[in-house]
Amino acid sequence: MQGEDVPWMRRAIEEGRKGVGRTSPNPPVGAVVVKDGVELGAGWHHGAGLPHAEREAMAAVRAAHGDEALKGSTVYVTLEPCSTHGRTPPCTDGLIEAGVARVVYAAEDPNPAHAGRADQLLEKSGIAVTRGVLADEAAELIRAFTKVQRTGLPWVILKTAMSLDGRITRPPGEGMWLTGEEARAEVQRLRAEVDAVVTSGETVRKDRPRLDLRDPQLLEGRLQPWRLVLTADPASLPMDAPLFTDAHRERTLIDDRAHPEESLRKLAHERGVSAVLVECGGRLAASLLEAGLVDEWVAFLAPIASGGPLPAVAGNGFPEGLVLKDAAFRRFGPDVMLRAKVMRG
Ligand code: AOF
Ligand code: ZN
Repeated sequence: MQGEDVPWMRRAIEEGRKGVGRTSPNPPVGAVVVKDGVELGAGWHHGAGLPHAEREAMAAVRAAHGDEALKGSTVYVTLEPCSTHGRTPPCTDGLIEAGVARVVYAAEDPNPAHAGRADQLLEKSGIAVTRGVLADEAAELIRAFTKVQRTGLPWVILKTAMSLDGRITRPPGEGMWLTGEEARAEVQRLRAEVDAVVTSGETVRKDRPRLDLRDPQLLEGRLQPWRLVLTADPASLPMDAPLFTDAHRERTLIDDRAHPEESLRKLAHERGVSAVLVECGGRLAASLLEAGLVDEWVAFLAPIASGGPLPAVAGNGFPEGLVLKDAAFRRFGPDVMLRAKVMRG
């Protein structure tokens, strides 16, 4: 590893982040091409079926500096370059044809079709390979992709918004929003990180939520997230609610509340979903936690004493044995957000 590898890989990860929420079923990936300590070009994977990050970065270099510039360069990429034909040709071939001198990558590809093959293919062609630079940060970037590859289930983020007494309603007569505008803008950004929003029939009946992206900037280059309603009683859903009548109603799905794991597995398998955001009431939240299906918890805490009857996590609350990891806190106006990974202790 060379001294300057870490800052260049950080730059590649920054590129890769632009793809979060847009690339499924592929992972978000970023790449930077460097020669003589200068960045010649950068790129990121924009979506399944489109060129991979390495090819985007090399295309940027060709457009700005011509083919020759790639010869002898170093390519930093956040994921091990792919080595077999998928929707696109293998990146190992592209790197070899371009005549790059060195490839530095961060995370191994959890996709068994590619894992562990790139080093040998590149080295055989005289390209030096360094792996594992900022591997943990790069693994974090592709955590949803990795979960689907390993388990067939999407990465599940549970969002709750609650009063200081852990309730999900305001005092009677005070309107429906617990959290302020700033926190709700963050929820829009959370929806932009995922491929689907999951809710319950109860929430659809009570709140008639839209569960979509409203900011054209967040929507640019991607589709509205799928919306999945989990319910035991489809006949009781209000079919005049926004989920079933708005412009993207064809992206609303209904599934059986009794088998949430199967519903999530189907979302990944049939719709190519890697990450979901769950926005629901306390009962579905409790059953997903109980079933061990939640990977990350985002809790907004509003400075309100609700006194209402509905808790954010119903039943027995958080099941015993869950541990929170990597907790981060942020303020949004008057509200506080806690975001943490949920682990089995
Ligand atoms: C890379 N760079 O930017 C991405 C990679 O069907 P394809 O051809 O798009 O291949 C998808 C697989 O390629 C995906 O499952 C993952 O293993 C890898 N993604 N690889 O070298 C990239 N997005
Ligand atoms: Zn590739």
